[in-house]
Amino acid sequence: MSFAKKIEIIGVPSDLGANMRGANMGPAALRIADLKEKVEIQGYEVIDSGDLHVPVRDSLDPKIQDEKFLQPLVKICDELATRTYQSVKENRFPLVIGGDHSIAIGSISGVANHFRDHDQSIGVIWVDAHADINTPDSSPSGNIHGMPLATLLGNGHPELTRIGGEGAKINPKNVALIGIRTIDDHEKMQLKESGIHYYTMRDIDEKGMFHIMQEAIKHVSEGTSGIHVSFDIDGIDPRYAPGVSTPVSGGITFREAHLILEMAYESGKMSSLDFVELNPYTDVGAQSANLTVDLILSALGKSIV
Ligand SMILES: [Mn+2]
Repeated sequence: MSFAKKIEIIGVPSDLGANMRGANMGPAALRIADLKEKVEIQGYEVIDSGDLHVPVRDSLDPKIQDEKFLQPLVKICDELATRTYQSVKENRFPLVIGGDHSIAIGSISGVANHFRDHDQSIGVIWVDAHADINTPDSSPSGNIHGMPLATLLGNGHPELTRIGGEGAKINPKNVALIGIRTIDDHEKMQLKESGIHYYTMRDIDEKGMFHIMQEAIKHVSEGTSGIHVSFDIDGIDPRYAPGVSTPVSGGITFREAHLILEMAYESGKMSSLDFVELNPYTDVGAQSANLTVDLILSALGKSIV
């Protein structure tokens, strides 16, 4: 399996893409939950590359706040793209821990850029309660963590779409969005027109997660050389993962979440991974942080037997 690789943990302690604060503490909570040690027990060599520099929200000029932190987010995503690019190039497996979901613009752009150097592309499995496909024009809030998927498809702030090279980083036919259950009105149209494969909670109820993941892996694998999984913790039902910034009930169960990652691992094509939107400030004890670490282990091949 492609998994003789070294795992490189890259922390991105940013909540600048969100209105609700606290996702900036995500990387610290995952480290305290023994992320590195537990991945090592799985038999991997693990390098913790520490956290990217993220400015303190309150230290920033009010004008920057009014612009929804676009400029600092451009810097963060640019740096993260360089880091994930380098990581994959050096035959490591980047495990990016957030941070709100805006950071996926950086992580995926970097990985896609590496594959493009070899005339290859990646597919993306995006787990989320939301579609994250708003654009600056459609978004009611303007918060950038509602826009990363649109940005990666080439529709976003130009300063963000040019990260890791101009234009779209992923082909919509190689994107599977799983777990969605709350979509803004304008966003519904964008979702339908986008050409991505999406699976709502209703679809999961009807078909079951096993069937949906089989289908999703098929779509994201077609013509691609790697799969990036971008896992938003708010995709999971808040009963299991209360520690998020934007909880929405009726979500993915504990077992369904593990199944997604077990099957992503078994595809043998996973190149890179983000876990985002863990918010220790709203967590109940360390419940969601511990669950996130366990999910990461499933993504890295831990099985029941
Ligand atoms: Mn998201």
